[in-house]
Amino acid sequence: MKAIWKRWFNKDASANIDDNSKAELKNLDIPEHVAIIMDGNGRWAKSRMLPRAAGHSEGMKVIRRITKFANEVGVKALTLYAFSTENWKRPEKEVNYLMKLPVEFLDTFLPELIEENVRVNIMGEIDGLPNHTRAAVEKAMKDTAHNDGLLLNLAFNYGSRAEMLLGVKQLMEDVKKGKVATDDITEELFSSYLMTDGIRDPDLLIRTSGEIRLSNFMLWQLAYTEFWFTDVLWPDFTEKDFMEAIKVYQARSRRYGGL
Ligand code: V0D
Repeated sequence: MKAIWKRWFNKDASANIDDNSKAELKNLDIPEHVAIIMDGNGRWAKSRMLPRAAGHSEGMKVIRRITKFANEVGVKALTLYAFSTENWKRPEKEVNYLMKLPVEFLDTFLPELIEENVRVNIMGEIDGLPNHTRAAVEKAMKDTAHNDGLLLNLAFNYGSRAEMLLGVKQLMEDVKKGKVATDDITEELFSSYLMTDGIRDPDLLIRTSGEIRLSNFMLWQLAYTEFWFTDVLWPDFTEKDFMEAIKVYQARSRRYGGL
């Protein structure tokens, strides 16, 4: 069997990773916060001669499954990077289409996320978004605000440098108002002006699809994070791949944990 078909074929089997290996994982050092750059949807679709939309819709199902799995093994926060300010430079038709994805995702999966006690947060500049898109993401945050299971932190219209500049401007306003003195500006205080205020820094970063770069993602927050890269395209990413990443993380933290 060709590798890609084999992976496709095995997909459902890996959905039912047995409870033993889940339990085994749980007893070990589970990263509290995992961040993922979900890359490769377009390439996945192209290689199958499918429209890009097929890659996106498959990618959403993977978000759904990985969220469920992360919640089950005890991850506390899952940050997913699906869009950045750079993506605005794409053709208008593509941008309009991308704006519909959060709405489609939440229409399809929000009831299940609520069922599973997941809290949804959107990290990014949602002010400039089309009204229906903004309404959908605001509703998701409001409807899950009281859930205390996994925090699903979705980066949307997010860029790390823009986030830091926004934070610096807000901080300067507070200095001007006399609320903050220059000497008070510590790493901890600066962190509280970022969009991740209240969320601990990621312990593990995963990027799919073989690219080895950060692409303006959480530059401040990833200072001490373990990185794990895979050639697997996001629509092909399974619970097994996620577990593999966690095991590598565990092996590394065992090796350096003595410090
Ligand atoms: C494409 C993941 C969910 C890979 C599959 C417009 C990238 C589908 C969201 C989403 C995208 C974002 C915010 C939110 C709820 C859902 C999403 C984008 C792309 C960027 F509140 N999937 N998804 N956003 N893709």
